[in-house]
Amino acid sequence: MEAHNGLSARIVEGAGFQGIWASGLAISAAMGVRDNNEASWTQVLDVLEFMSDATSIPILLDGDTGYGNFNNARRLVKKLEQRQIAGVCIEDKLFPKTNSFINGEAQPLADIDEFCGKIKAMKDTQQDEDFTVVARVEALIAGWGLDEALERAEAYRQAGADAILIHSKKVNIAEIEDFMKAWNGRHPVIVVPTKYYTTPAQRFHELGISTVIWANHNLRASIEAMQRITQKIFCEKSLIDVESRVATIDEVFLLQQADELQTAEEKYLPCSGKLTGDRP
Ligand code: SPV
Ligand code: MG
Repeated sequence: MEAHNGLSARIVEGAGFQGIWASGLAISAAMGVRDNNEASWTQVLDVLEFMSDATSIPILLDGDTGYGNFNNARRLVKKLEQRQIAGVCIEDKLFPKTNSFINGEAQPLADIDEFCGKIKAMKDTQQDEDFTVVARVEALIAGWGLDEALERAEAYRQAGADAILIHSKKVNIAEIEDFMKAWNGRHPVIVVPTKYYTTPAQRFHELGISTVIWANHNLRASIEAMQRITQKIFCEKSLIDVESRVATIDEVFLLQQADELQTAEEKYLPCSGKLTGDRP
């Protein structure tokens, strides 16, 4: 499930999800910039650090193209491991990338050998054997067809990717079904059903898909909620009809784990009475 900052990451964990998708679209949108690598990779790392500190479940970073060539990508792995990020997904496009749903056909794909070198460099760099590198195939998005998608997925599997993310912008699951049938269970597959959202989860199970990413729904939920409340307060210049429609302040404190600080203060701070009492 998507998260884009410490708060949303904590909400995802609280709901019971087993993993977090640190979405490039959502993180950049939350910063008020486009999904075109306008936020620098170290700015993304800073956000991830808050997400990692706030949670204990695995975080998979949407690492775009790896922010450069193999050298940038392997340095990314080193920095992610230092922040206890569980894995990273890289996509076979060119830096600076554009979101797959914006004019996908016009976007050039990476050279297969160059992308395989990037995957190998990342796998060679990881220190933790559980760190995961996911290779995202954009051939269907770019309109290059099923054969190209299969060739790329197989090359990335052989290069050492731990899973393949096959992306589609079709409103039905047909091309994902075709891919899964031809792929025939060779390696774990991840999907992102943002556009084919009407597909029941059971169908993903039947096709043998390992992981489903709900990629941007916390971002979109928050946009809708913020626009509604901001507009209401602007129009009414009053909070009378607003209070019951927003989270309570106590809920904010709960998500910040304010109670932990109170307990720690009792343990570590000298009580003020004792301080003054000790003085002659
Ligand atoms: C993201 O969440 O940033 C993704 C998925 O990469 S998508 O927006 O569908 O390309
Ligand atoms: Mg992305």
